[in-house]
Amino acid sequence: MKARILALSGGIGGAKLALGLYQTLGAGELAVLVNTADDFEHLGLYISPDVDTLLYTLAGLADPERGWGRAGETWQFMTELRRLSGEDWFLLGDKDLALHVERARQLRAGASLTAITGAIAARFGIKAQVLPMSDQPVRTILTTDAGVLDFQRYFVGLRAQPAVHSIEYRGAATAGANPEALSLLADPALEAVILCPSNPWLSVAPLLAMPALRTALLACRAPVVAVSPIVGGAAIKGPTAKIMTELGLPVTATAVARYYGDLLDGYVIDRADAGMAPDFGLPSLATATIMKTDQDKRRLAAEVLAFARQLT
Ligand code: FO1
Repeated sequence: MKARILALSGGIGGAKLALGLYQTLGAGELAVLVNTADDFEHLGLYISPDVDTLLYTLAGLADPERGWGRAGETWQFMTELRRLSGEDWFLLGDKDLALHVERARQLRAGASLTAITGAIAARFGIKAQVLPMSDQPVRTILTTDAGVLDFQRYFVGLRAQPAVHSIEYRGAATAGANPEALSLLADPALEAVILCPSNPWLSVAPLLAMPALRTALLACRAPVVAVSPIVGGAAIKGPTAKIMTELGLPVTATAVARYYGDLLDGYVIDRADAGMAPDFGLPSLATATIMKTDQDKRRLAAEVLAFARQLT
């Protein structure tokens, strides 16, 4: 079955809504196109944090507190790595490690990230498509107070503390966007595209920086609806608000809508920001957007779907 809903997502924040959509829609109806610009090679392995967050979340295997990695994880590998004075700034749990080792083996054997991810999703029993945004490398590189940094060095190594001056999505201009996502966007049966409440500048921008994907989003007949990651002048999680300030932007749902610009056909904001609705210049829905429980995720997903369908 071809998916009817395409969600664009980064890691933890986006995965929450993706899970709500997954649990609300029928088997095979959801495809999630995931940021891979946070990917990196580490300890000889290929780490794809946002893809893995989606896989673990949809499979019900994610750690509920951290949002990344596996529930019930053990850390013997890290303990032994530290004993050897190995690089220990990026945590790889024992269960998680198996995925990285197996993926690195398959990549070396010539398989694509898309094929590997699809096979893992099937092994995990996931009845949705989890699509890496590209099979070619795109990397988020930040120019900061602490110099030019790879994403994970900035985000995990330095806990997103250096001030960000500019962000580059290296490779995006020439990377081929996931063909399955492009085919869905061209399909008249597609009902909606949902931009999940991920960090627009760190997690969604790398996807939009791929020209073929941006063009396909603009051309697609289905409504494109974003869910704001900003609630009442603050980010729900992570460094979104900090980065907006550093980039000279007001920390508002309106600034996010302006950033997405003409890509959007509709915008979902929190009730706390309902007063801003006239600023967007497009249809909007104000509702409770903070997702604490799985029920919150399903309720928001159902509201976003109903709103999008009404825009068709
Ligand atoms: N985030 C951290 O804050 N510290 C870590 O040590 C860490 C390890 C890690 C390992 C595998 C994985 O899939 C994700 C991991 N993350 C970790 C999360 C990840 O770096 C970020 O949340 C995303 O890249 C941002 O979307």
